[in-house]
Amino acid sequence: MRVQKIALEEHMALPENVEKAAKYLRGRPELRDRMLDNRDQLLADMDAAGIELTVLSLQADGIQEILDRQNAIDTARRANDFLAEKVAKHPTRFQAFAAVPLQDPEAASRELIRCVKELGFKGVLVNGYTQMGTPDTISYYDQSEFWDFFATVESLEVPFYLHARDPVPASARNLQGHPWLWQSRWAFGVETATHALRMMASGLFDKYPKLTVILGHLGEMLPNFMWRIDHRIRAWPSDPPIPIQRRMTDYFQNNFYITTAGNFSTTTLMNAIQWMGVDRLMFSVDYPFEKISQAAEWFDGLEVVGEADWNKMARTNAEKLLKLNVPGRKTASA
Ligand code: GRE
Ligand code: ZN
Repeated sequence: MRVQKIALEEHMALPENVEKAAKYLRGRPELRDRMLDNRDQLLADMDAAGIELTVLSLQADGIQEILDRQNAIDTARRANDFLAEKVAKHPTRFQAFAAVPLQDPEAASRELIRCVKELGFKGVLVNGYTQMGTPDTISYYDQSEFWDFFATVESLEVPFYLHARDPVPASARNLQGHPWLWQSRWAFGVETATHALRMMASGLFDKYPKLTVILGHLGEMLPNFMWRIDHRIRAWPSDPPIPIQRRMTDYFQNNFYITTAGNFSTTTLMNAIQWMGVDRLMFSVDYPFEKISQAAEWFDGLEVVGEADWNKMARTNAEKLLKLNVPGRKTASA
């Protein structure tokens, strides 16, 4: 029998951050309401699609685009309290990933500890690099100032979801003049894949071998390229060499999980399963940017995986990774 699904890359906005997220909503005003607070519609869509539980997170670019350190700290706290309220109303249907102010890594650690230990959050979701001071002053999470934060993530045994965002315009001349290349059509994937590679190549996962990172969109193209990356690193070492103990692929296969958010391609899914193993794939939608019904119709119609593997991707992999203990576990008749 097939189990009910869990979805992990599903976004909400605080009223105060929906205006900034408007850059992603041009021509799609209905998404604004869905991102704000239409939980009844979301619950109805989840019911119709066989999704029992949705893990909510703050919409991109969220805390990461707040240039002022104290404002980032305060907004993250408000966002997490807001998410906690949504969870408290329907704890069997909603859980949450924390937003964290990495403009101040120590404050981010404290906020994550509060979210996990006091609010019961299941992990942390970050929308790409952090900006601080000026829009072009950005930090990537391979940088050493974040490693104590990752020690906290590892010790709490929660996953770190590296969500997509656009590159800073100043460093993206190759996209200029071609608006279609930006955002989820292409730039998100390249930006996020590069960020994940930076983390893999930094030694972070040698220091924190139990740290787990989730990528959406069926792995941001990385399953297609890991072989060549390792092949060319060996054939053509860089100067200085990469300070890691294992192959890049080893970190990808042992420290990363991948969701189907926003990428409903059966061929790409099969490729990701071949790279990662079915235990590291998890269903997701990418609400409100994707239709829940479309994601579920695709996933429910998959004929290339057997029922045991389907159930892992639909639910049990996420249950284990997030240590979910949802009472009254239901099954679907599909
Ligand atoms: C996403 O969360 O994947 C997303 C955005 C903004 C625009 C499109 C999109 O955050 O898919
Ligand atoms: Zn998303």
